[in-house]
Amino acid sequence: MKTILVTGATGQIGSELTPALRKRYGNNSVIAAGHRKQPDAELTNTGPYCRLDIEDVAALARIVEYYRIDTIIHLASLLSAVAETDPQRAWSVNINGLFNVLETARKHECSVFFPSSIGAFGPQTPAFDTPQDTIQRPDTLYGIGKVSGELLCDYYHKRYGLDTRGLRFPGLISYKTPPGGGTTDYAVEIFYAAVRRQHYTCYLKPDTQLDMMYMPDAIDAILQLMTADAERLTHRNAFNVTAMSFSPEQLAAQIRQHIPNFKMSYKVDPLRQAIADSWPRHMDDSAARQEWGWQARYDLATLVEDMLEHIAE
Ligand code: AKB
Repeated sequence: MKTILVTGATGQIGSELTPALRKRYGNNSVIAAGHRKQPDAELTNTGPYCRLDIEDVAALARIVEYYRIDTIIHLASLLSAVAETDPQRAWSVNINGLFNVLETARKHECSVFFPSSIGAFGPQTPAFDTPQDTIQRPDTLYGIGKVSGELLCDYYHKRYGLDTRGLRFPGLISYKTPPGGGTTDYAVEIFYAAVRRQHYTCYLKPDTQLDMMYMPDAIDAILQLMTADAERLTHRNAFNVTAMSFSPEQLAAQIRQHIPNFKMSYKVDPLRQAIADSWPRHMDDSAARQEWGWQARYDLATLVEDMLEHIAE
């Protein structure tokens, strides 16, 4: 990776990955792109920022040519719950957007990172110790997009020799930029509510267990995978990665270790509950461990401590 384009740079992952990449590869070697006219000053003050609609392939190609990009970290996408409310737009952004990236990468010989998700699995997938290679029959548009994306990336690798790599992310928890429109967003909202009001109303049932990860681990995972020796990779798109697995009631109990008066109530949102119920409870990420040395640093206790400390600030 020498000159990197990050699409979706203003989003939850992009707003933390871009500074991490700039620190490692140099400010002017990392081009941030997003749909916002006025992104956070941190993005625009530390390096180049381009406004980009990922559905506009000509604009994407212009940026890749102008900056002589060799790696595209493609993060622009709609999350699961918002995708279900507008499936047509979700298809266009998530699938046509990825197709634009792969075609541009093919023409300009770029490597590509694509974030898949636990959403790439469905109700028939084994829910516990979900294997790396298993049944993928998601019943959400978001999930269909993720499976299609994994297959497309593998196809471009096999057919055109493109270096495509991806991760199946669990719910990501961070304090810098909110996720916006996901099924796992409760695991971020709860921290703000706990600090501000000592009360949170959760839209998932108390025992809905899902895989989760703290953002510093997600950033490390992307950097590690993208710099891993290609010879060692049997899988490419996309690796299961997880750091912990918990339910809303378990997260609330851990927050109570720091804020004893914290109260949780529940008002289930049928859309997001149905999505969560179709996802695995805990993935097996041994392929990522074996092929490129994946290991998470944060567990539930250290995640909660760090989140509360930063949000209190
Ligand atoms: C979402 O909830 O949509 C995402 C995901 C797990 O892919 N956080």
